[in-house]
Amino acid sequence: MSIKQLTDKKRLILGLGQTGLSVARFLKKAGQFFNVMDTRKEVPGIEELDQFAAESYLEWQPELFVNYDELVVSPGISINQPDIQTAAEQGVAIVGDIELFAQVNTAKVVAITGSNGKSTVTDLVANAISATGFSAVAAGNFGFPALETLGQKCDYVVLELSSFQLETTDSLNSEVATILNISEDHLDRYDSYQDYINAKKCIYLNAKKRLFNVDDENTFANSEADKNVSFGLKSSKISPDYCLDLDRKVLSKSEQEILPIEDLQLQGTHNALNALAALALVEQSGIEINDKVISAVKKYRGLEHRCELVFKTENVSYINDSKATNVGATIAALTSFAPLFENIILIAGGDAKGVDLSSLKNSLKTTVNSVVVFGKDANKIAELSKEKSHVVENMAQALAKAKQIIESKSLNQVLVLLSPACASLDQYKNYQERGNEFSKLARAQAC
Ligand code: UMA
Ligand code: ADP
Repeated sequence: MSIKQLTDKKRLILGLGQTGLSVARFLKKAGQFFNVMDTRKEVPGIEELDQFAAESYLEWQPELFVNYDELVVSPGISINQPDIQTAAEQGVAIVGDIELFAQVNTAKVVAITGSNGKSTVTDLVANAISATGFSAVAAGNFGFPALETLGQKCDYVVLELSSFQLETTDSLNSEVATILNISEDHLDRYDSYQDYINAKKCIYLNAKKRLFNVDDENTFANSEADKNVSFGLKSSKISPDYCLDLDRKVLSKSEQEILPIEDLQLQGTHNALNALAALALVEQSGIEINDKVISAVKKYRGLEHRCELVFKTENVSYINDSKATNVGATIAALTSFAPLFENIILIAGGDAKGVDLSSLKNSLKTTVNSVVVFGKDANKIAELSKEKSHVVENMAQALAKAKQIIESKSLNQVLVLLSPACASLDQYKNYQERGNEFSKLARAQAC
């Protein structure tokens, strides 16, 4: 892929995780000067960096920030921290990896954010575009840094973007951008919920088309109406362009059926909305919704750790939804599964990231038999439903407790659902490690 020339600057990369390392590789290749700093004792990317730019690494020294033209800040570091703000006040530019990508990228971009469903929609859009013969790659918060796509041949880069990435990005040009939905998340990094919403809205800057969710006014793009396109439920107050009709059980556009819901492998209303958003994004990026696109959407089975069936016996199903790291995702899982099982035992807990969990209360009341919680904010969840809750120390105890509940209450048609409503980082390396532990223990218990 051809790339545009990057402006010469003296840059300091803050953070040497996946993002920082991708920025270092990119700047090295572009022949640009850079240094790297990281606050961690064990710096994740240091061995790789040593292979191509060992001399660039410096101890964390905030007093040196002002010596650079630009700080390239990793998403895991808050740009609001005083040292970064002081540098900004003294004229140092603050950017992230997506901004650098935007400055040199020549491929078409589909940009996706939201509190939930980003990865699923990103992957599905990349799959559907690829099915038409164009090359497409899923990148960004998805786990493959955007700058790594520059070495690949691709017509489309489908970018999953977090609020952290968006707040350091000004010049991303996209064919179409969407905010899928917004619910409370990451409030340990924002002064207010509105600040989190504002960060998400940066995705609409320079987008040729903006796809918003009619059921969620926080996703609305309020200006330049001719650029706006909508998706959502047929029953909404505003009639959406792309529509999920739960009465006729179809996805449609302008009353024209695209496909029946029952043809989707993805389960649940939230996933039907994800499929609809993906179809809209494909079309708005300039590709017609033809048989190849529809077939790719129908075949799509979803990603690991999102409402994933791990094991099933005659009486008990185990579902791993470890990626449910906020309340919105857990409510979506409970709403989807409640009609399908007589009894749900929910395993939840971890780090709630400063969010008020009380919106989970009603779902616990109406959909679950029992809740088993562990981790940093376990008690906050237990408080929401004292009579149904059991506080334990870890995943092994949680599954043992679930088994004991099933046996002692002689429950039938049971779902043991890991859908934590919290991040995993208080006890695990990441949500994958948490989900893998659940799956391993569930299989062992069920056999
Ligand atoms: N950290 C330090 N000191 C540093 C740098 C980082 O303590 O100097 C900590 C951060 O606080 C964080 C962790 O290290 O807890 C990782 O931060 P990072 O910026 O090095 O992260 P990367 O490895 O570059 O991964 C990031 C995204 N991570 C975050 O935004 C926290 C990954 O999204 C993303 O896949 C990757 O870039 C590639 O683009 C993960 C994520 O959890 C999946 N994202 C959040 C989410 O989806 O909710 C936003
Ligand atoms: P993200 O990348 O935004 O975290 P994922 O596709 O990885 O989104 O899904 C994360 C969690 O959110 C999973 O638990 C999944 O079941 C749930 N989820 C997916 N789509 C939606 C949606 N549209 N609304 C609510 N929850 C959703």
